[in-house]
Amino acid sequence: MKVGIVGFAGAGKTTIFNTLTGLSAEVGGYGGKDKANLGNIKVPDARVDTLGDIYKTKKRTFAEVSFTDVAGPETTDGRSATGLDAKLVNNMRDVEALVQVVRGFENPALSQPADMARDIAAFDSELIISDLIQVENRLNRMKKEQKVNPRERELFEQCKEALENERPLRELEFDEESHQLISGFRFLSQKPQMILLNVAESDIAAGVPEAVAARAAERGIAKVISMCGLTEMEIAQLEPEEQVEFLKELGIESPARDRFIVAAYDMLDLISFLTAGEDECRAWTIKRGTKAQRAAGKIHSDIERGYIRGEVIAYADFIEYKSEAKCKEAGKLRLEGKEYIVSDGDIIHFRFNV
Ligand SMILES: Nc1nc2c(ncn2[C@@H]2O[C@H](COP(=O)(O)OP(=O)(O)O)[C@@H](O)[C@H]2O)c(=O)[nH]1
Ligand SMILES: [Mg+2]
Repeated sequence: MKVGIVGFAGAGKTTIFNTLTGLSAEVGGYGGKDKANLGNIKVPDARVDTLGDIYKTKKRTFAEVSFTDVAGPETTDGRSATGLDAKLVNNMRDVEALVQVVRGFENPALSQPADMARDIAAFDSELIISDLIQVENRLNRMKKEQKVNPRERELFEQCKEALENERPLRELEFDEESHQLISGFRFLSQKPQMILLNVAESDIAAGVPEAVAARAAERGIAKVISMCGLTEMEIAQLEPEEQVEFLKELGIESPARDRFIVAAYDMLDLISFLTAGEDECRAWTIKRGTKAQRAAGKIHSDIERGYIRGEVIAYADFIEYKSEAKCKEAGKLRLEGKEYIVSDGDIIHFRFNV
């Protein structure tokens, strides 16, 4: 999964990036528009460790989330004064989901006081304008083309109307054909988006203010989480044992990274299936509702192509019986075809033939 950390300059994007990745990229650098920070994290999954213990496997592989910390536009005055720079837009188009870091603390380097609802709306306007320019360009080109797919023209007119009315494309519903027609454009306001409020140290325990949640919901953004980037970054850079102690002291339940991952999986409707054996125990991330054959393709395209069946054991059953053979005896090993919809925690052994 590829996630873009976006938002206005000085909102704390690089600080949050460091918090999530445990890296130490330079913070407070406002000018570095062409430099994006890149980092990966492993998604903690206790099931992989438990399976590894049962199978006595050393090689344990976790799902990964990769982050791009994209430098942001510098206006936070609620108007679109500068627009998004082309390089920045390209970096944003590349990711599967956007996480907008919103400033909730007073930053002495910026003239504007913090106003989270204002910044959420202003950033959305930036995304909308960038998409509108692309839509208009496409419509202009259509005018010059001999043969135009009427469906496509209608679709782009519909997008244009929405964007002109300040509505992000994530609010529109597209059928499969429409989706195909526009997916190549990688519109920014269509990407799944989450909001991460970067709040002042004094507001750590305050949670998400209602007005901010309402403004986000208005914009079709369902997921809003809050954390204090500065504090969490310092904690993330400590040794693991010290981290636990600090979090407890501050009354924070789990590290920012873990809270972030739960929210991101939820936003993108992701689940994990597992593969287990003596050589490797591993978690694989898929979208909820994915069929077995497609899920197999995550591991290798040959397994998808030559799919015969999946031998599936639910994680809870495996933990109860502790071995494949015992599960089989108890009738807990199922044979599933291509169309089977994979569940979270399914332990699957794929049979294939190419
Ligand atoms: N007080 C406070 N300052 C923060 C917080 N997060 C970031 N900062 C400071 O805000 C400035 C900008 O942060 P940075 O991560 O570089 O923002 P970016 O421009 O969005 O990447 C730096 O001086 C940070 O130390 C926070 O949660 N609280
Ligand atoms: Mg930065």
